[in-house]
Amino acid sequence: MRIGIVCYPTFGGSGVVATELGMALADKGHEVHFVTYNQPVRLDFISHDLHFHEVLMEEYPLFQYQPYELALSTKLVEVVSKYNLEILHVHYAIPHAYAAYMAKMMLKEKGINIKVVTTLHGTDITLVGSHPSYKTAVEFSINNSDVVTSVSESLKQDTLRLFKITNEIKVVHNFIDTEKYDRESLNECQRIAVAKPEERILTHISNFRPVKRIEDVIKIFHSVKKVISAKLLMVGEGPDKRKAELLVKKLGISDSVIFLGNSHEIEKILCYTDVFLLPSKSESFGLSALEAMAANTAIISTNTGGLPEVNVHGVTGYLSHLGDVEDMSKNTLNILKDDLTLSRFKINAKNHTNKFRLENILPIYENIYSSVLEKVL
Ligand code: GMT
Repeated sequence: MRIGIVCYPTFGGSGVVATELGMALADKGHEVHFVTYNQPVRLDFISHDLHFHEVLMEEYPLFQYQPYELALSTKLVEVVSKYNLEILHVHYAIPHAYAAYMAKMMLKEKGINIKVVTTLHGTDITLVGSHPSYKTAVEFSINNSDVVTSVSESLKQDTLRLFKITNEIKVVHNFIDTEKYDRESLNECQRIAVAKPEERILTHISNFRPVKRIEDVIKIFHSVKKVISAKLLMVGEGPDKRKAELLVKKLGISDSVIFLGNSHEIEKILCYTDVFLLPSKSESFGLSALEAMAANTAIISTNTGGLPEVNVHGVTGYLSHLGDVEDMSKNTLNILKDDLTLSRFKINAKNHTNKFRLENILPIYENIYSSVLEKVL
């Protein structure tokens, strides 16, 4: 099939899912075209046969805000017409589903019938999408997509609660290329570079936005550090980083906390991680937790949103109420109390990722595309 993928090209989970999906589809012989304002960070042209089309913006002094939807829908009309695309799969409703709908209408005038698949990722519904400034347009574009998917059951329920939805929403969980994590752990796991042999390694990876509650990450680590010898790796960049750095200083744990910035090689960081911390205020799925689990890491998270669909309480890690730092610290120590317990959690976490294997989820998307095109695979 000939598929256009629209996403944010940044380090966020929706962009990662879209990019990994596009690369996997290309590996299976589909023609895949990415349309976005920058080359997606995880896009690997060297080993995949893919196309990338940059959405260019025209600066004009009158514009306080650049009309990105206009440029995107214009680019989509151009790319769909030129490459005879059959499907536009847009990730993150704002503004992608709206721009795709506009492109669909413009293409209809040219006699081209493009099908639009919209995947809802989380904050496009729970934080931003339901804001009064966007709600009407988001609701309209969800209801006017040919197919709508959400990355968890929890996000589906949030969407039905927050909007008047007339369209069906299919739940397609996020996926993971488990082999990528196996390979990396076997070949290049250099634990000694970050911690002493007796130290446990805790890691947090995110965009450091308020929703991630990274001060809770620091507080959990601080409590754990009082009992056992450990290091904390903070991976990512974002608005709350400064606050976290100040808290680390105030608590006197600067020697044990390493801020690594954004990384293209999270497999190499996760391969030596013992416990992954994700105390988010809301998380539609928690792709970073799934990636950590694929790298044999136990998870300490809140029980918000779709996290219970990924992290199984008492099996792959523990779930706690939002802000309950004491409970999360206690659970972390319970996992780390002895090697046998830690290894049991790690094995369980890895085993649970089988449910989300790329080879199981990819055919679900292919079936969605073929049924909307009424094609037999
Ligand atoms: O978590 C973020 O702030 C980034 C955001 C995104 O759109 O890139 O992540 C959302 O989509 C991911 C991929 O489907 C999910 O794993 C994250 O849970 C979700 N984030 C939130 O719901 C806060």
